[in-house]
Amino acid sequence: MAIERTFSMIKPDATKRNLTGKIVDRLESAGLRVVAQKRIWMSRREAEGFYAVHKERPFFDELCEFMSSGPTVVQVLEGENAIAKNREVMGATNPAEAAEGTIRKDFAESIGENSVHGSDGPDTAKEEIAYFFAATEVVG
Ligand code: DAT
Ligand code: MG
Repeated sequence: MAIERTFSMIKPDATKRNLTGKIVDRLESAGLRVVAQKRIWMSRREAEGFYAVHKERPFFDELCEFMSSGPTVVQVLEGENAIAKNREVMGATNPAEAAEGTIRKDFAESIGENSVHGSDGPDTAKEEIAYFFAATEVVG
């Protein structure tokens, strides 16, 4: 299995409820290592750029409004199979469908306000890391 890097974000619903540490603990306990991390507050334009792939979806406006409504924690995670492992620890997009013990099952408020983001493949991981971090900010 290959050592991979993936992009992860703790969303405004979770930072608001002071869940940053609890979520990072879930990720670290699953064997993922935080190799870059910062707390930011995205502008509406930054949120639109980040989620550009969803711009034709009916929930796009609501999503960008939410993602720019408060602070987020953006991070790069490293580990064996990091992309799939992060998605597994996160759980399904809709918390009502997320497996027991996943972050979204335990913390998410709704399908829109679902506490965490994780890249869905190697290409998006690379793009999303570069959207927020300079190469010198990722320290393995
Ligand atoms: P994921 O975040 O699991 O990769 P996605 O890429 O399909 O899910 O969608 C991105 C985000 O958009 C998701 O985390 C929350 C929001 N979203 C998705 N489907 C939605 C829906 N039906 N209603 C409201 N928001 C939705
Ligand atoms: Mg996605």
